[in-house]
Amino acid sequence: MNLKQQQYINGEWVDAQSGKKRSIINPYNQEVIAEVPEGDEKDARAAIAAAREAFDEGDWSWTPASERGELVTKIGHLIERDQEELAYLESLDTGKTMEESRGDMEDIAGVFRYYGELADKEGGELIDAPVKDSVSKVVREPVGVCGQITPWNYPLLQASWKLAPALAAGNTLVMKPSEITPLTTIKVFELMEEVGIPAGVVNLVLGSGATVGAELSSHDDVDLISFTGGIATGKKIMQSASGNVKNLALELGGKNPNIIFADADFETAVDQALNGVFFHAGQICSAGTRLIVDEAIHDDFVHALVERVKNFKLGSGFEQDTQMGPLISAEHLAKVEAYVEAGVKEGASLVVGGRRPEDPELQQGFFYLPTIFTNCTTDMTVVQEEGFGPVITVEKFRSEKEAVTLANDSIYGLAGGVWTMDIAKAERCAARMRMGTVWINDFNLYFPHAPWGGFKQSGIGRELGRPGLEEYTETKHIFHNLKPEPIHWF
Ligand code: TXE
Repeated sequence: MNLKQQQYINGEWVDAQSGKKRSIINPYNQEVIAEVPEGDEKDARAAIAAAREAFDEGDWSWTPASERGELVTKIGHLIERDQEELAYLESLDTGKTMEESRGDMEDIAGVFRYYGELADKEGGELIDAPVKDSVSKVVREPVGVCGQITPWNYPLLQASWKLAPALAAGNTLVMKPSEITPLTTIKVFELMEEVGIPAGVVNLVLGSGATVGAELSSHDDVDLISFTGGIATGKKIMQSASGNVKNLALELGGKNPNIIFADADFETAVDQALNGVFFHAGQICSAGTRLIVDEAIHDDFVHALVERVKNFKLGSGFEQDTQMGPLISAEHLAKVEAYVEAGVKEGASLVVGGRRPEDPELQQGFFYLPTIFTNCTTDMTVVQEEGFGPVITVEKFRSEKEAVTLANDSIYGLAGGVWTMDIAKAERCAARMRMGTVWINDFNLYFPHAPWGGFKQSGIGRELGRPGLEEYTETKHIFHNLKPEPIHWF
């Protein structure tokens, strides 16, 4: 593999200080595909020190935003140049199909291009101050040293949402990818070195959440922590970030409702309901795993879903006809199995799937069959908790009000969908759904220009769009008195 299997700290490629290594496993067949350093708190502290020095003493944050933007755009171009290699690494590491990984790489290049172009467009503003002979201006400055922790489901996509805006805004950073999927992130650090990002500005530490992740979120020299991952980890990070009152950006997933009215375009709604869930075997924070279907079409809709699901082709991400790859790890597979068992115990009706496939060719991989539960109610674990696997729950509704009430009955608020041909009804529902993104007659679409993030316990802050850049800035007001005089108050 043509990849530096090392960490990147202060402009150098290094092993873990402890000398420890971690084997990276292909989830399709459990083969070892790479040996990478297993960094720990010491490596994290070295990287934080490098980022701190680069921010406090270096030129990066003073470099004109247009120059920083050009470098960020160039990273996007190199991602396009190396798209095939990056897609290969991503599929090898996550099991997702090459087609999905190629799509991811196009999106990722687009994220870097978007923030490259936005870098010098947010120059601040002049305020018409209510004070004679004065100048009052508001400027945006980088936050400082950013800790960035990413998950395993979209390793490089999630990294790009954090790297591109942080760099465009003039921050320095330490990134920790998921310990099980670091390959494409390592590759992008090679590309950032190639475009000439100065030493110390971007640092990569590989290792577990309990060591490297915890150090990043608790260290006093880190000014901002941006995390995408599970809700339990997010809560821990929030606590450890309180030590020095860090800026906080959290994306913690969802259990996303998809409301299907009887007047929806039936075929399209069925098709997109499947896309909305089974892409990447359901391991998507915005997967529409909670179907809320009009009683009038419920049985037909479920029947149509089941007929399609039965024919899904599971297999290697490198086979042309594979539609769904494996889950990420043995541990995650066990979690999905337990999740489905809980659904059965709670009384949900299992209509398809609910087990591992029997195909002998799939026995080495962490495969799980696409699964559908009907007769679900809001009190069930499978309706309330994020399963992060290929599992749909179906609930019935009788009125518009009931559909929205069900959709909002959740601790999460990341995303949701509504399918209907009635424009006014669609807009009414979208307005009442308590989520960061609502799709009308679509599901799971996103692009760099629009913000992404959750209401309620789905997180804090927004990535992508202008808000995604603002996360990485502090707002400063500079007031200049052009005619200072004594006030004589005291
Ligand atoms: O994620 P973790 P896990 C959800 C999904 C999944 C569940 C658990 O429901 O089943 O989370 O997945 C790092 N301090 N999502 O356990 O642990 C870790 O090393 C600092 C939703 O794999 O949250 C990795 O880099 N960091 C999600 C990152 O956190 C810590 C995507 C995510 O891992 C840490 C993935 C700690 N104490 C899972 N502990 C989404 N929102 O898209 C772990 N980490």
